[in-house]
Amino acid sequence: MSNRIITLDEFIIKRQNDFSYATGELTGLLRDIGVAAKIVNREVNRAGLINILGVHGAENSSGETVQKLDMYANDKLIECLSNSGECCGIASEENEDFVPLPTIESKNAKYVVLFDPLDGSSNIDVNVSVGTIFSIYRRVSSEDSPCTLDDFLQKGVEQVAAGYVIYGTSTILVYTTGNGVNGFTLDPSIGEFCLSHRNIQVPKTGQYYSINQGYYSKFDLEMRRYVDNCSDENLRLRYIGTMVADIHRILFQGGIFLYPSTRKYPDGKLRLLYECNPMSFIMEQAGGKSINTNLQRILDVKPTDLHQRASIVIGSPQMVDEMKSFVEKYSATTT
Ligand code: AHM
Ligand code: MG
Repeated sequence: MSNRIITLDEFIIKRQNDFSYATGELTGLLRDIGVAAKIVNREVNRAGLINILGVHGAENSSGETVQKLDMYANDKLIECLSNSGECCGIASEENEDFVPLPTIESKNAKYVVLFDPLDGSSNIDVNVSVGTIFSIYRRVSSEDSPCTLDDFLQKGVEQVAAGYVIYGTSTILVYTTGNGVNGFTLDPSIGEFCLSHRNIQVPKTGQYYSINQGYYSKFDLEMRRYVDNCSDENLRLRYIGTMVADIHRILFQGGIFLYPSTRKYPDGKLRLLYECNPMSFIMEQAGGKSINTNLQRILDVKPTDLHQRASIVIGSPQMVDEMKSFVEKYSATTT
């Protein structure tokens, strides 16, 4: 096997023919996202220093206002996605409404991009991994008019690409266009994402479960029994509090991640469009499964609202199946 470095840009171009619509437009979009990821990575790495120079919202020593990092990431993504003219609009966890992007003359922008610019933002100030999640759809509205809400409210199965970036001990970008999942590690010395994890497959089962067990008493009865069962089976609990990081571990080492309904969040806390759908697409493409606590496949849920929340159970296929059987069996015995 050759040790030749394959950069993200090179890989995207080589794989262009894998896309259902091999016109190079999606290629341009993925590259825009790669550029945004590098810029956000630089700022995330400097976050500690920025805190020394001035708190968010305050002025730094040069008299410039220090922007909150999640807003910074949001702005950079929008800016970079406006570059290639392939994206007609974005929706972000940080924006109340979707944002139509200006068109570039002679280009018909066919895609919309949805993202969570900085997932796990409560972890930034303590130097713990955060991430960026993105999801790409082909618009359903006419190409010669501005994008509409319907372009964004598509089922997860309609995604043409999805990915995430984890800003961890190293920075890794993982994405799928529906033909498997590949991972690229940022080499800071050359400023390029380089192919490091080819055709990622989630282990069929694993030793880890990941859930905010602090909410145990706020879970439904069957979820409490399921969590008891994980403990009885001596599974190891890991919970970072950044969805990207928790699922990244599971993707490579196997396990199950759950964010169920709680009393505070009766429909779950995580966002269907910005978090659950893209991570579910990636997990399924890696051979895993993803359902909600009503045991419905996440990617089949028809969204009705941009900021809709969803409960989620995602990870190794056997573990998701076991969780499903457990809940079905438990519900049957208690009714
Ligand atoms: P954020 O996008 O505002 O950072 O919130 C989402 C995060 C997820 O990354 C993580 O899984 C979850 O919130 C943690 O929530 P909790 O602290 O309730 O366990
Ligand atoms: Mg998030």
